[in-house]
Amino acid sequence: MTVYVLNGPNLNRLGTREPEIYGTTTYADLALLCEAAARRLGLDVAVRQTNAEAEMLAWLHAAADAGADVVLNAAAWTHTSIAIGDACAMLTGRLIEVHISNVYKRESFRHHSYVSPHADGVVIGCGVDGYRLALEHLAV
Ligand code: CA2
Repeated sequence: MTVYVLNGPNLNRLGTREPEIYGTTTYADLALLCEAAARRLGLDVAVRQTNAEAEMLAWLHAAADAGADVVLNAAAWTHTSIAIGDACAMLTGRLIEVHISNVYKRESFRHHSYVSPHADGVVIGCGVDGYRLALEHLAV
């Protein structure tokens, strides 16, 4: 079964600015990193990024219908979107929430997550390595 690694708004800009917060890895590198980790772990992954909330909702609905596990970095929608939270509640497989930065060291508006109440696990502040950690967890 495919594990969906879903990334929200602006993450396609990774590695282009704010390296002190997000590091220097580009989104293309991040996708390769996830695919390499998945290959090593014997997982099939679909790594995707969108700046369109409707597209993210459609991917979450498809994951729910398939019973698939999801690694989700919903980026800013994490803190703002009841719709993303509701779609996470529909998931039937496991959900691991990932954030590259430690959101709790940052502005208070980043301290609330609409995703976390529906997540089986949360990886925060481990940089892009958090995606590998999430996939390792799902592989056992
Ligand atoms: O730390 C994370 O992974 C975040 O989900 C990233 C989001 C932010 O809104 C969350 O609070 C925490 C932002 C993604 C934007 O990524 C950028 C990439 C390059 C340059 C600037 C932003």
